[in-house]
Amino acid sequence: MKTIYVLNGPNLNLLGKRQPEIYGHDTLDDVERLCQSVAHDGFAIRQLQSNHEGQIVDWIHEAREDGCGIVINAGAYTHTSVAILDALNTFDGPVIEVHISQVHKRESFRHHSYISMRADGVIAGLGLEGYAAAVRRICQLTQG
Ligand code: DHK
Repeated sequence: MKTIYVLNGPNLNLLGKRQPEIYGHDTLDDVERLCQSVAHDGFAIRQLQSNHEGQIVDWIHEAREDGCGIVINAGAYTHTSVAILDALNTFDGPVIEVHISQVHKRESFRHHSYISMRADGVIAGLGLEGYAAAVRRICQLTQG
C-alpha cells in the first residue's frame, strides 16, 4: 500500500464553520472521505491537520519515510513559512499545493506562496475538488 499524505494547516480544522462564503460548508472529514473515494486501488490516505508550523514540518519528515506523495494546504503558512518549504525540499515524491479559495482574487499577501517554489502542481479556487484532483494526480505520477 502506498500512502498519500494530505496535510492541512492552521484554521482548516474549522472548515465548514469558518467563513463559509469563502471556504464552503464541507468539513475536513468530507475532504478525507473525498480523497479516499478518488484514490486508486493500492493507495491509502493519511490526512492530518495542525495549527502549528513545527508539527507540519514533522509530518513532512514522516512522509519522507512512509509517503509516496504529499497534498498540502498549509493555510496561512503558505504565505510565510520557509520552514515548510525547506521540509518539502527534503521530500522526493510529488507535492501538490491546494487552496480551497481562489487566492489570486483575494488580498495581495495571499498571492505569494513559498510552497509553490517546490510544488509540482498548484490548485486554487476549485473548493474541495482541488484535493480530489491533487490525489488523482499523485496516483497517476506514482502508480506502477
Ligand atoms: C486557506 C487559508 O487558511 C488561507 O490562509 C489561505 C487557503 C488560503 C485556502 O484557500 O484554502 O490564504
